[in-house]
Amino acid sequence: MNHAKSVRLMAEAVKVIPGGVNSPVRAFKSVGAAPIFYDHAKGSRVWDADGNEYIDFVGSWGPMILGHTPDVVLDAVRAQMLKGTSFGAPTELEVRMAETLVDVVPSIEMVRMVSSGTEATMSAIRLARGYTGRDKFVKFDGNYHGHSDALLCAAGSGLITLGIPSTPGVTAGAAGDTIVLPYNDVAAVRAAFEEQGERIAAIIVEPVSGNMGVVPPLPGFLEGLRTVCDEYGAVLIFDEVITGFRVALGGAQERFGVTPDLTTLGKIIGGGFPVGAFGGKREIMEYLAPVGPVYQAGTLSGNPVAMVAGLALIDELRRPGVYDRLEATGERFASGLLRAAESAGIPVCGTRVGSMSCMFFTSANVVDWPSAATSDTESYARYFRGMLERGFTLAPSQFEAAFVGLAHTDEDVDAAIAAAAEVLAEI
Ligand code: KE4
Repeated sequence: MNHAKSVRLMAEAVKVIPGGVNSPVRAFKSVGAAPIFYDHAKGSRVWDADGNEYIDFVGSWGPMILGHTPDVVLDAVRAQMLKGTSFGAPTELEVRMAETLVDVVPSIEMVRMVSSGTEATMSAIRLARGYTGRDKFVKFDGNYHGHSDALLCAAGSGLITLGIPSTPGVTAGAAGDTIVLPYNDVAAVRAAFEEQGERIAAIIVEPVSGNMGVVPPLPGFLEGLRTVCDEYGAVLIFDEVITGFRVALGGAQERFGVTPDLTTLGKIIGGGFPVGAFGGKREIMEYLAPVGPVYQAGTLSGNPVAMVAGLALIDELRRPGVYDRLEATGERFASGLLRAAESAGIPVCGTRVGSMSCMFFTSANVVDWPSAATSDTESYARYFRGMLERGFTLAPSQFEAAFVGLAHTDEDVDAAIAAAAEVLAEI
C-alpha cells in the first residue's frame, strides 16, 4: 500500500501537534507503523488520505456500532444543523435524550449530559464524594476512565500502550485518595473496605474491561462489588463509556444483571459527535448543582447536534434482533481469528463480550492486568501491520478492543479471518 500522503501529513502534523496526534494512541507508537490519516468512511469501510480502503474494526473506538456515516444519523444531523448547532440553553432534545437513557439503562433515574467520557467519570467521582462526604475511591489496575487526574493511576488504554506508569503533572494530592486494586479480585476489594471502608466514597469499574484488551468480569465479581458497596454505603459506579449500548441495549448492567448506583456513558450515545453522560439514582443525582451543592458544568453539554445524532442511532439499536445480530457477528469474527491463530500454532487467549473482542498474544488465561501484560506486544504489532497492509484496521495496541457493528457483513468478517490466517502464518 502507498502511504505517501499520510507520511507527509504526519511530517506536517508533528510540527504543530504534540506527536502529530490529538490522542496518543493514534500515533501507532506500540505497533511500529507510521500512523495512517483517515479521509472518509462509509459503513464498515474507511479510506485513508492515500485512497487506500480498509474494513474497519476500530469504529472510532466504539461509537460506530451502526457503521460509519449511517444515513439515519446524517439526515438527523443535517436537519438539526440548519436549526442551530449550539445554544448554551436547554432544548427539547436534551429532555428526549434523558428520557431515553432513563428508559433504557436500568440504573438511570436522572442523567446529566457532558462532552466526553473523561468529563462523565470525573464528574461521577466528584458527585459520589459530595454525596457520601468521603474522599477515597477504588479503581482497578488496567481500567481506564479518561484522563482526569485522580483516575490516571494504573490506568489502561494509552498509558499501558505507551508504558506510562504514572503521569507527571498528577500530584500526590490529586491521586492520594485513589485506591488501585486488582481487577476481578473481590477479596482484595473486601480487604480494602475492611481497612478503610468508612472513608471510601465509591468504586468505579469497567464492568467489562476494554482498556487492557477485553477482560470480562469473572462470575461473582460485579455482584461482589455491589454487595461490598451496600455493606459500606459506598457508591458503585459502572463506567459504561465502552459497554453502554455495546454489549446490550442497557449495557453491561443489563447483560450481567448487576445494577450500579451511577453509570457513565459516552461514545455510542453521541453517534460520532462529542458526548458523555453520567446518571443514576435520583437521590444521588439531585446533589448536583443547581439543585444540590456539587458543582459541574459544560458549555457544550447536551449539544443539540450530538443529541440528534445519538437519538437517531439509539432508535436503530432499539429495533428487534439488533443485539442478536451483533452477538452473531462478534462470535463469527472472534472465533474465526482464534481458529486462524490455532492453525498457525500461535498461542493466544481470546476474549469476547458481544461485539467487542480481543486476541491476546499469550498462552496465559487473561483475567486481569498482570495476566494481560504477559502478551507478546511485538507479535501483536506484526499482526497489526500485516492486517493493515491487507486492508483491515485493528486497534493500534494489544491493550484495546476490536469492535464489529451492524455494517459488517459475513463477507467482511470472513475476509478478515482469511487475511489473519495469512498474517499469523508468517509471524
Ligand atoms: P473520552 O474522554 O476519551 O471520551 O472517554 C474516556 C473513557 C472513559 N471510560 C472508558 C471505559 C473509556 O474507554 C474511555 C476512552 N476510551 C479510549 C479507548 N480505549 C479512547 C481512545 C483514545 O483515548 O483516543
